[in-house]
Amino acid sequence: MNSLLPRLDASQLPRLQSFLPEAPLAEPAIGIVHLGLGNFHRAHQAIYTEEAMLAAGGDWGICGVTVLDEPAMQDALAAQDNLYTVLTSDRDGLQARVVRSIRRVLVAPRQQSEVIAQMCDPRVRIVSLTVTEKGYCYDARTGGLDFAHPFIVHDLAHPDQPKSVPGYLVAALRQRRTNPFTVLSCDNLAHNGTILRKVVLQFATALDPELGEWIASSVHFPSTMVDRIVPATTDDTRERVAAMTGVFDAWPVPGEAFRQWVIEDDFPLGRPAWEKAGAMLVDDVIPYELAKLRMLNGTHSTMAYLGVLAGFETVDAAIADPDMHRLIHHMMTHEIAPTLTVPADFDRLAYRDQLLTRYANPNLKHRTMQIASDGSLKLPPRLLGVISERLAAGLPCGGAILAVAAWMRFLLRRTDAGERYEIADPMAARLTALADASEGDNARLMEALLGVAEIFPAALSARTDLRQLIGQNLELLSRQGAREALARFR
Ligand code: CS2
Repeated sequence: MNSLLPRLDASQLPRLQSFLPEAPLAEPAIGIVHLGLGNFHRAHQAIYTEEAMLAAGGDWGICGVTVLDEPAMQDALAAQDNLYTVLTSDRDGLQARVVRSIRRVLVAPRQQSEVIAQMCDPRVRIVSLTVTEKGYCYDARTGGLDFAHPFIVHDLAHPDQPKSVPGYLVAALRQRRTNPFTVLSCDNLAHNGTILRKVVLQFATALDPELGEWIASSVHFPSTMVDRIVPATTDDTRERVAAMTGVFDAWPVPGEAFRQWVIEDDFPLGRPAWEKAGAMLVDDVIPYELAKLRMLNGTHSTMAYLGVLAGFETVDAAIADPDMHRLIHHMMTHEIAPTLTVPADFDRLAYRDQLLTRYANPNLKHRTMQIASDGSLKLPPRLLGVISERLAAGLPCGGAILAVAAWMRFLLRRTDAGERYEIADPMAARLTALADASEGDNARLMEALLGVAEIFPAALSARTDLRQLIGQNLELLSRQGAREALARFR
């Protein structure tokens, strides 16, 4: 079917009017460089920015940068004049929309000097990021930059040929001493702006203390909370988009209809009128960040580890299981929500109910294995904070602890039905070696993993109540399997 259809590009726009919002977009100059051009950015900030430009104008075209050495996105978008389709869904059905805010695409490892030059263009007022937790080169043990990270070691020796994200930001900022851009982290980290500021300052100071001081006093790093469930693209996404629009898009983005963006309003050089696209501009995003990380991402990771073991391949399949639903509902209501301090108009239980509905979306097919990636970096902000706070207050949090035990078992790389799989995690080699060395002994498995100081703070891993519960859960998971552990959860 697809080979008979025309390829999406600018010449097709006249026939795609029903998939475009309102009037044609003027050709905006590039005002934003975005590091981490993946599906999430394309279905989230790129749409908010397009709507802001449609509502209020401004030169806020986006230059999307692929940070990894993966040119496939650039190739696909180059053949489409950087146009692409976002296919959103909720229980009522599907909607397609062509997005036009991305104006240029670069692949950092191949076009390093172009990336830095683009960041130094004085018309660029914001550099935003979705580089995932691992892009920050953050070391949880020190609460700052991981100076032993191979990219950081490299970049401190060759600051003009960076490989790391802090390295790129500093390479551009040191050339741009007047009117520096605002740096906007859009990753799922608590205090994402503060963490990014810290790693950038430490990197810059190690190069040149005076540069570090200048960045500290001149560059702004607002925090944000971003939310939209955006799975990976599949052939099914391509086929549905083609059937709806009549043109072939090689890399459309699937996502849910829901979207949310809460932004700390701290942009000295200005910003797109994102509020016109529904974003909330606030003085303090931390309460929103924590609520989203713990309620959404914490339960996502819970469904991911238990789901992989139990054989639930997607989130909608996992949440359709009554025992899983009961666990997730219980965690949000009794374990997570009580740890949150939220603004008066934020109804935590309504938020919970909305999340349960979003998880049940049958069109997304969001794979539990995808969410299960990078657990070493996801566990601390999503689940361990809740566990630490609850246990320290003498309060139960058995669901979150079951999730941690499931992650430990997940590292053994075999589902309860005996199927083998590999894991994706920057610490995969070390974690799987520790898991394998336990040779089926749950106590050894737990000891070895609780000893990984990059993940578990010493004060937490030393707790006997935590050890006891993880131990019991590991026994249950290994003897009876994840479905039985879910059924028995009280
Ligand atoms: C997910 C997130 O893959 C994951 O780890 O938990 O990508 C999640 O879908 C988004 O944060 C939703 O906004």
